[in-house]
Amino acid sequence: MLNKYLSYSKEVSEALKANQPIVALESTIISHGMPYPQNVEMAKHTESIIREHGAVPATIAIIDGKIKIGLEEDELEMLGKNPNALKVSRRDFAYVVASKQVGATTVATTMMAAEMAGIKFFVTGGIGGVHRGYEEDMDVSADLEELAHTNVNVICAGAKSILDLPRTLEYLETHGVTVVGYQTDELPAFFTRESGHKLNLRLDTVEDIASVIKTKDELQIPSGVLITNPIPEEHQLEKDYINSVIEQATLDAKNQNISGKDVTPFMLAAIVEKTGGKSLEANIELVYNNAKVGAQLAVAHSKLN
Ligand code: PSU
Ligand code: MN
Repeated sequence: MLNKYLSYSKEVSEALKANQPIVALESTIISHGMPYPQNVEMAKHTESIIREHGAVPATIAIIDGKIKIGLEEDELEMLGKNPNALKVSRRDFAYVVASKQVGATTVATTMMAAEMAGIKFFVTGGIGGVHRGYEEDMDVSADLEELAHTNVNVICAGAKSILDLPRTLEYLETHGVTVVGYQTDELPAFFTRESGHKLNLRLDTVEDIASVIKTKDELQIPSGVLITNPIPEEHQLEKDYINSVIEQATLDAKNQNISGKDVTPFMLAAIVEKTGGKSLEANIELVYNNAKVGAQLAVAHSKLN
């Protein structure tokens, strides 16, 4: 039944048959996370980094009633400039497939699709989390819940300080998600390497992370591991500067009554505008860095089996 909804690119279908390491990529970062044409360039180059490091990329989206596992270049391009592409979270998944609309998958739904396809690793920029002002609006990203019960391992650069980082960590702890700091003691804050929030677990090699993942699977613990990988030193933004930009963007969102699924895309676009594109450059560089580590991890994991 499931198979009739899944459609694989040639590259991914061959990789699955040959049991090669595969790394999933999300598409909301393309449609709602970055402007065109940088978004499409970023998506293509991320895929090539994954190939350079010995794995096969599988960008995921919903097109014409199918869950696409691996996109062709024209599909990437279409998604990158289609203003009608929907941001699809878990609650929207079945509807967007059934109505044959164009859907970009978030962290949550990319994890779902990757699991359906048997892919264990997924690279992105940043995950959603507990939003600031949680006490009032209870805005918690569905990404966190997905990490708790879907067995796909996610490589990211932490979470932006548009989120309430300590509460995000508490939430992940409550729901049993292993959060790894890759070569760091602290949760990275996306644009900056440090957040001031200490993590429970630091691992310095992809081999060590792969071994934890293998053991978790053998113990049949069905949740994702979140691997947090700091932005490279030379690309990070100055902490006080970016935090003040984020503060302003948060106020803008509040004043303009932005709510629900529009909050994160609104904030991302506002930050790009206020930084004159500096945040976009940093965002792209951290995705490339995650692609490298994600591919290395998928390769290391494949050698364990
Ligand atoms: N953070 C980013 N860039 C993004 C997103 C988050 O820096 O593109 C996207 C991801 O797809 C993530 C989603 O899964 O936003 C979270 O949205 P929400 O906060 O509405 O759950
Ligand atoms: Mn939300």
